[in-house]
Amino acid sequence: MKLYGAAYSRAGRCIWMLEEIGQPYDHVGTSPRGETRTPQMLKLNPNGHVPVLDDNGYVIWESLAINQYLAEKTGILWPAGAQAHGQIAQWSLWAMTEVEPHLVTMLMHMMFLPEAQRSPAAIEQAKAALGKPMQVLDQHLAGRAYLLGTDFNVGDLNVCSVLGLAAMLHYDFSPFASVGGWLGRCNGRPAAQRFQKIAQEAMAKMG
Ligand SMILES: N[C@@H](CCC(=O)N[C@@H](CS)C(=O)NCC(=O)O)C(=O)O
Repeated sequence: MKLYGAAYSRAGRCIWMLEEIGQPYDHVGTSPRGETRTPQMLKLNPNGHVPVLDDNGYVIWESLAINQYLAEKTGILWPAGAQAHGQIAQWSLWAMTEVEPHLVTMLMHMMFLPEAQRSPAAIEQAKAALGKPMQVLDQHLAGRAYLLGTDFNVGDLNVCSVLGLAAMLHYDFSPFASVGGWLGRCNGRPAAQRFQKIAQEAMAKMG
């Protein structure tokens, strides 16, 4: 099992999952800044992105799909039943389509765009837009420990890892108390803590 992608990139989501599984894996810290479009990497993922997982010749990309594959393959964080699987896909796709685009806008205008192109208005707009899906999540989590009820599963891991970007951008979760409590439970898991340490070390090496 080999995972490509620097731990501070979206590959971190899969490192968290691999740490939950607890079996040995190879990690290649392919940098998203210029190493994802080599002929060898494009052969693995023609999109030129990381993460990519190579499971003994079976290659899969898209961070949250990789996690779902790993959960189904190992049975870890993978509850039984079509309805549970439907809910896991629902929340994972929701995180990717309803949440992540606003976070990417914030990231671009707060950190990545050249100073002259950054727009405080775009940041405020994205923050306001993010409040809507956060309200949906907050209402859903009221009275529930995790997305599907009492147990943490790969759906929680996927959604929480997408929201990791919000924490990095110091997004204020205080109006969403149920989300805040759930984030604490998910991020407090030993595997999540190990992943965060790996990501911090990778970030420090990057400088
Ligand atoms: N939806 C994809 C997005 C992958 C993605 O955009 N990865 C970035 C790193 S976070 C990347 O590889 N960027 C390098 C590039 O596009 O050249 C996923 O979640 O796996």
